[in-house]
Amino acid sequence: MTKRALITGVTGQDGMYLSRLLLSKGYEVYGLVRGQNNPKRSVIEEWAPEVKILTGDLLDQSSLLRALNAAQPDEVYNLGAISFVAYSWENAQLTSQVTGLGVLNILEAIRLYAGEDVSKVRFYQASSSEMFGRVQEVPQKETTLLWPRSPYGVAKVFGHYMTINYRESYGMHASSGILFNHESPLRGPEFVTRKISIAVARIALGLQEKLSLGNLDAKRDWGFAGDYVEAMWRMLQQDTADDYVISTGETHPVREYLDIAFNHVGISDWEKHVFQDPQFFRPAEVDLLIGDAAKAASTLGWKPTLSFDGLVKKMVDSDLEIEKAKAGR
Ligand code: GDR
Repeated sequence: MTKRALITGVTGQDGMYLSRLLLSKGYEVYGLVRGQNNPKRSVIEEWAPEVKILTGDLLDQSSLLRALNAAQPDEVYNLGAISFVAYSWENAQLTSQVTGLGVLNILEAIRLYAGEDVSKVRFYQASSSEMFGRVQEVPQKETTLLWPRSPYGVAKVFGHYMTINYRESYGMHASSGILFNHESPLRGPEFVTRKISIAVARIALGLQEKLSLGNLDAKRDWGFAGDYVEAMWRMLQQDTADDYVISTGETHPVREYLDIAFNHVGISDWEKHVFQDPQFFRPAEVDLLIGDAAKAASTLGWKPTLSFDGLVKKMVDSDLEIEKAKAGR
């Protein structure tokens, strides 16, 4: 029987990779898209035309119920959120509602939809390494104390515990992936990796001179989004729902990303192009993230395939192509 999946946040980086993965496995895929005349809708329609688009909003529970009734999913992947950490200080309430309460809305909608047989719909929650925030333990694993350092992180903690709560209270097959940073050529340009890869491509092509950034010493455990959506799917194929850290186990400062990216286009004296601007510093920072994905390796058989170096080069190469095409070269 054909399996059916519903993805919230289908127009984001992970939604796009996951939709192609599920389609390649023969799923019927439904994607929830927000708002009226949303310009991102055409992005997913072009990327994966087989995805069936439904309209709905994580803030509107009846729209979620409608989407569940239309999709009749075996699996629900909740990837929808306000996901830009820096933005969450300026819009803390909205972030809490969408990224936090939105999780409750979809869990409750599934419970209402599924009726007696609540475990018939398997649920994936996109939890985040931002929940670790202030470093309590290195590397961070599933049992590490959560100490979020941003309104976004706090909202993700709410969603994470609510997912666990629905699993324990109702026996829902609800799993959380505690995903560390994951990037790709589809990453939004507001995130530091893509911001750098676009700028490096433009600087290499002589289209731009300078790049303004915030904290270059912040360290992240950066993996490839294409690998990470595979882990999401594997979680929902387990008999028992659980929580898993998904990470590479390596950490790198922003300046190392810069170094590899600029050197890849033949610029070694990159410091002359890069400026630090106070507007890109955050009120509180997560300084060191490094994940221990041993549980995902042993239980899910998951491991990352792309190295940090390979990831940086892949992103720069992709932006070189895009910028060349835009400039008509
Ligand atoms: P992050 O990703 O906050 O870790 O959350 P982001 O790429 O925005 O920041 C990573 C680190 O880079 C530093 N930095 C800058 N960041 C941005 N965006 N712009 C800059 O100019 C800049 N200069 C330095 C930041 O201070 C930070 O330390 C991502 C998101 O995808 C979340 O949704 C997800 O939950 C986590 O990863 C895991």
